[in-house]
Amino acid sequence: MKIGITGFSNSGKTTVFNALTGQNIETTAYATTSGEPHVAVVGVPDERLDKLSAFYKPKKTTRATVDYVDYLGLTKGDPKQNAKVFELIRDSDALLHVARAFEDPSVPHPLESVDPLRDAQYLEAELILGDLALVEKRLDKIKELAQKGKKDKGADAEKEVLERCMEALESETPLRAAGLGEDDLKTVRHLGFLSLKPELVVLNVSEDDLKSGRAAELAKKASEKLKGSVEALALSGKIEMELAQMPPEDAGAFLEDLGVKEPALNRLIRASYRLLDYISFFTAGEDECRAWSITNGTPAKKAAGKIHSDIEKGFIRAEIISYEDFMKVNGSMGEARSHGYLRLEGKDYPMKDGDIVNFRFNV
Ligand SMILES: Nc1nc2c(ncn2[C@@H]2O[C@H](COP(=O)(O)OP(=O)(O)O)[C@@H](O)[C@H]2O)c(=O)[nH]1
Ligand SMILES: [Mg+2]
Repeated sequence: MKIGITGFSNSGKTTVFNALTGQNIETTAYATTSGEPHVAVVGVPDERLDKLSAFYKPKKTTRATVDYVDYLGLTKGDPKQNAKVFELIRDSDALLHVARAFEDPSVPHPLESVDPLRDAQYLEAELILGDLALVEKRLDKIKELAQKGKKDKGADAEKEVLERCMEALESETPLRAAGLGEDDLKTVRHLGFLSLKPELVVLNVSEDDLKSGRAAELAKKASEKLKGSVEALALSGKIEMELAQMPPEDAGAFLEDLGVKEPALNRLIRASYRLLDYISFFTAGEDECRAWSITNGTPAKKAAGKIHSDIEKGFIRAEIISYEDFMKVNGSMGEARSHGYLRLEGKDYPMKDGDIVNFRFNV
């Protein structure tokens, strides 16, 4: 699963990517038009894992991760480049959409003025138009097959869902906000609709915006503008990139100065994780404390397979305590047992975020 960083060129995508990775890839005030995508695997900040590690003092601590890809941005009047941008979007499981809100006369904007809400909607409109074309093409195909007497088994059901999609798209509603049910989604999955992809809008604001409160206001407006179908958050890519490159002591002082507890980047990474519909379960001990990513609702036996296929195959039971209960008894398993906090769950148990697990299995 990977998140594609997208948006107009010069919106600050590479700057945000650098902040995420602590790297220092060149950011340019002229539009990047070539080159390979930048790919990074980023650890998810999780205070719970930090606390577990402080308790067990393991040899190794392993975070959950999110994969990001930074590539070219949208331009005006370069269809070849824009096609590449949409290739990345099609290839991504979710989108991190950077919209520029900072003013800086030395950094040109492809639309020649800074207007983050316009930009947020611009990309959305492109996704919607692309999907509309897909729906029309597919409906034509279904009609054609029916006329030739070669109607597919599921054609009527698919047609009905597509017509609902069309109605939504024509009223400029992205498909992720069209109220499609689980079965509807299965029916149209083969079409790979772009406006269905989960999206997080990042408003790249100036330092002044952070202080004045304009940042938070913009984030709220952006989310409303996209019909509440996306989460939006505001940060300064420039500040986050600087923070990521500072030694930890300096970063701490800098954050204190800004009056915040942690870099906005941490919020961004956690929001990305939710965007992919991931939750974490933990394994914890003196060798390793580790967060494992699973999709929300994954049954225990399948979750065991994340660690090793043998554990899934030989699954007997999952011994589980929630992170909260673990903390209530300060990690004492004896006390956890006497409170009934330690549970034995079967293979179909839907794993919960923050479960600390010990899988019992046969080999
Ligand atoms: N003033 C200011 N400049 C920024 C900020 N973020 C990015 N830039 C500048 O904008 C230009 C484009 O940034 P870049 O990350 O390469 O944009 P990309 O084309 O979307 O990847 C560079 O000159 C950056 O230094 C910001 O938050 N404030
Ligand atoms: Mg770039």
